[in-house]
Formats: sequence, C-alpha cells, structure tokens
Amino acid sequence: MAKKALNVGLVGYGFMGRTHSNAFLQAPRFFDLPYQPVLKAVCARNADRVKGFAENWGYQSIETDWRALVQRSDIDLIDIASPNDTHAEIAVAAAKAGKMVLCEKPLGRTAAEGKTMVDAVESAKSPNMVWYNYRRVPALALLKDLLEEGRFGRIFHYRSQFLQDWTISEDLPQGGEGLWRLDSSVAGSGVTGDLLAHNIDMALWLNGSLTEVAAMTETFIKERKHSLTNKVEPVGIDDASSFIGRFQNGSMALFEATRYARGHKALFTLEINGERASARWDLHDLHRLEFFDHRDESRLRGWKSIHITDGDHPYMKQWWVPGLQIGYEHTFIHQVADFLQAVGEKREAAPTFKEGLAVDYVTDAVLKSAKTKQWETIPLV
Ligand code: 4PW
Repeated sequence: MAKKALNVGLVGYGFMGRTHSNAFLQAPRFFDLPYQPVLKAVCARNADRVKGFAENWGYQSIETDWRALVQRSDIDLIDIASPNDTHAEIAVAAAKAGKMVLCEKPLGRTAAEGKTMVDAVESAKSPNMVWYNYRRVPALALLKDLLEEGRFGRIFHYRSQFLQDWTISEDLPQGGEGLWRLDSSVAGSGVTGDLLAHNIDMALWLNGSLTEVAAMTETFIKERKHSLTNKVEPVGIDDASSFIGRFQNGSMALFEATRYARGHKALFTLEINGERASARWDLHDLHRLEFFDHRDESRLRGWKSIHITDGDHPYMKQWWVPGLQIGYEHTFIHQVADFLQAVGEKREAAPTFKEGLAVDYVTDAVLKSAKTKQWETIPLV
C-alpha cells in the first residue's frame, strides 16, 4: 500500500541539518513507517549555499526566509535545525500555521522561551518533538527498559559528564557561522544549554525529575573577537558547568560539562547506582552497556560488558546482523522512525516540547544557582 507523503520543510543547513536530512531519507528504508517523508524544501539565508545543500540532499525547493516556508501549504512539518535564537519564533509561527514541529535542542534559550513554544504546539495540537537524539542510542534504550523492569531497586546515585576541548584556544572568535555556540545572545548559554542539556534530558528520562540544584560555572576566556563585528567583546557563555542536585526519587545527582577538557572530543558518560544493580555507558563506545547485577551468583558476580548489536536489543533488528555496530547518525534515524510511528498512532512522540521545557527549567536553575551561589528549586512541568 502506498504510504502517505509527509512533506518536510527544514530550516538550517549546518551539522544538524545534515543529521536530520539523512534521518528523513534513511528511516523509511529501514523501518516500516506509516508515512514517507518527502524533502520538500530547505531554508537558510544564503541562497547559493542553500541551493548546494538542496542539491546534495535532494530537497525539491529552497527558501531564504523561514516565514515564507512556514506559510507554504505544501509543507506538513517544519524541522528547526537553525541556531538557538531562532527556535522560539519559528516554532510558534509553525504551530500557528498548523504544521507539525520538530526542534533542535535546547528547546528555548531560556525556559520562558521554551514555555511559549509548548503553549503554541499545545494550543494548535501540533505533533512535536525535540531532537534529544541520545535517547535513541540502543544501549540507552536498553538501560531504560532495565530500569523500568525494576532491576535496580532504589536508586542512590546518578552521575553524568559531557567533555569536549574545542574552545580552548583564545584565538577562536565568537559568533558567526559555525561559532554561534560561543555567542551567548544566540546560544542562550554555553555548555549548560549545549552539552549539559543532553545529560539532563537523559537523566530526567531515565531517573525522573530533578528537584533542586547547586551549581558552579566558569568562563575561562573572558573576551574574544566577534566574527560579525570584528571587535573584541566580552564572552557571555559558560565554558564549564557543574552541579550537584537531588532527584525526586531521593537519589543524588552529580553532573559536569566543559569544553576545556583537553583530549576529550565528545565524551558523554553516565552511571547509575541502585540498590541491586549499577550501569554505566560512554558515547565513545556507544554500542556497549556495562551492567552489574548484585543478584548474580556471588562466585560469578562482576561487571558485564554487553555488546548491543543483537536483534533482541532495541532498534537493532532493523539493522545488520548480530555483532555489527551502528553509530551516531542512527540515533536521528531512530528518532524520525519513532516520531512517524507515533504520528500514525495519534500519540505523542518523546521527547515532546514539554519534556524539552523540563530540561530548560533545569538549565535555567543551574545558571541561576551559579550566579546566586544558592540552591535553586526546579519547577515541575
Ligand atoms: O548537541 C551537541 C552539539 O551542540 C552534540 O550532541 C555534541 O556536542 C556534538 O556537537 C555538540
């Protein structure tokens, strides 16, 4: 039976525009989905470059103004993969125009922005989702299943890090293409919104709500040349951010993100310790889940290193044969597959904008606590 076409309008053609485009193309080839995504249009300001992007990925048309894209009657879904300062305005307009809306993380630069986006998709009843892609790593989907099966018992600790080193040079300018993550007016924050947001989304999904945090941030390089003004300007982003906190389930939180950990490129790690079991995971070895079960026979008790490539593991049946790995780009493919499945079944696709807002509340509290040097309470969404 012919599948229903779902016309995609993408905003932004950077790194994330590529991961999303690849996912829209691949998802229906590997998963049996109720919709066939059609790459209808891509939008960005630079006409020549957006044309090149469209040709490379097979988009049928281009736009240079997102407002025109949002108003097109042949677009069903607006996918926002442009810098953070554009998310709220585009998402609100897209929802008002009756489109489905997907948005890159973090949802808003602040929770206040995120809230306007949640209100817009909820009042328009627009299917929506935030691209917290790491939820779709098969090893972490398996960890979620193990937690839901109650194998860990009471949870005591959850700790997570995201370490990079790409901004250490003081010669690196802020702002402009490829470097907007260093400009606080565009990004909203530094590593708190860019990296720690991933750790937080994962933690909220796996271990439930965070209720309070005490945080510390640092900006190691306080002035940088701005690519757009060519002037040396104060740096507004946090280069490193760490916090301790408390989850609603009584467990303790320990989180850290930085772009100043020399030698680390994208070391996202997490560990959870429960009364009966512990697990740990590391993005550099993303197909492996380490699991310790205290209920194992004592003579054989120890950390298991589970290679997540079997047909019994989440998502893996759709891929190759047991033993063969998949990678980073597959997390986006899984997310498209889950979204289209959910739309077909008329249910929400996680993480919804509301879940994205829950992350924004935590990142706001982290940044506030770093300023006030006080514990900050996190509103529940
Ligand atoms: O969202 C994050 C990005 O902004 C990513 O998951 C990793 O860190 C890769 O690039 C940055």
